Amino acid sequence: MNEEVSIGIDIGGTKIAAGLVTIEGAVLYKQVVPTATEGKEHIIFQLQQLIQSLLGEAKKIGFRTVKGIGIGTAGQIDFKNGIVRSGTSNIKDWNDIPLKKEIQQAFALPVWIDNDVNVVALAESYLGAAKGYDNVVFLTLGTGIGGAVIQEGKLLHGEWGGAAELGHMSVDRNGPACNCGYKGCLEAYASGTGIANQMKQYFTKKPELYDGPIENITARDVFQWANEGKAFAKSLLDEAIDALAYGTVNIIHAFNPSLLVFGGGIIDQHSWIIPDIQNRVRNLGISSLVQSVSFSKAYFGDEAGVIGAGYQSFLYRENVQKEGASYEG
Ligand code: BMX
Ligand code: ZN
Repeated sequence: MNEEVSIGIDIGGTKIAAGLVTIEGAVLYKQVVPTATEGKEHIIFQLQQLIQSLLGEAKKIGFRTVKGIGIGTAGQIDFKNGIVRSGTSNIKDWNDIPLKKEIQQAFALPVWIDNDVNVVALAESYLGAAKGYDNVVFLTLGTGIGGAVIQEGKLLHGEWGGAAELGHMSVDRNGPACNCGYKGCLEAYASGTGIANQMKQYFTKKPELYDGPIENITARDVFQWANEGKAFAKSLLDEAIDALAYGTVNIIHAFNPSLLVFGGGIIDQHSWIIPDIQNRVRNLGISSLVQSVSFSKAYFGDEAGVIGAGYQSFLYRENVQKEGASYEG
């Protein structure tokens, strides 16, 4: 066997997944570790270990060429220069890291780095739910809420790569404080951390309703309680989905997409959220815009990040050869 393979790494607020990805989008081998909570040096060390181990695995299963290393990470990523410029507190200390340079120097392979949901958009556009669509918006509901925009067939990066932080679109300027420093962000209402925080605050105000340790409450608990018919959890999720509906209308007004793709851990487990948002959106906003949008679940589920990250090596290979300068390895 002498096919090409790429290393794809997806760095999220809770876990880092790394795999060997083919040009068809198959993940041949994957490793997952919890994202280090001690700071950037620890995460970089985790990345080096994962890459080392994947290179060994690629050799073992007979792949002659490892084309490159593609990274998709939560945070505001300088796509042109391969730098993590900043991140919310979902990942401790995740700022000012010349990640591309560090990894390239360590492994002498081409390295690509982009926001985690931007690379989900690549996977889904080239190989998955958004294939054939030119104007698409992606939202992932996980530890945080991430966004990506494909506009007229191109991934929207903005000036340096920080565009489409759609989780930090405010739907209420008097709303709950967000990890990013802003107020009323979608992420503060409807991400895993947002849902858990809302629930914690509720019980802190009404301690008679909960006798367990409030600090240990997770979004999973809230979904479970709602499932059991507990009114406080049902109304909290109703708020979250309403916030998502308003946010979605804002997105539709801004980008006029023909397709919205929802992914991330929360959607994987509770895909009923998608038609629920869709039904609410139908009755909101500018009708010509909202009526013409389709809603879909991400095709690749929780592997979309690894596949999209790895896919960068195949997608940008031409540019590396043409421009030369973007690969200094
Ligand atoms: C946060 C933000 C985004 C990211 C999104 C989804 C940071 C560290 N993260 O809004 O850049 O795309 O979360 O990330 O700034 P995840 O952790 O849920 O995968
Ligand atoms: Zn925010």
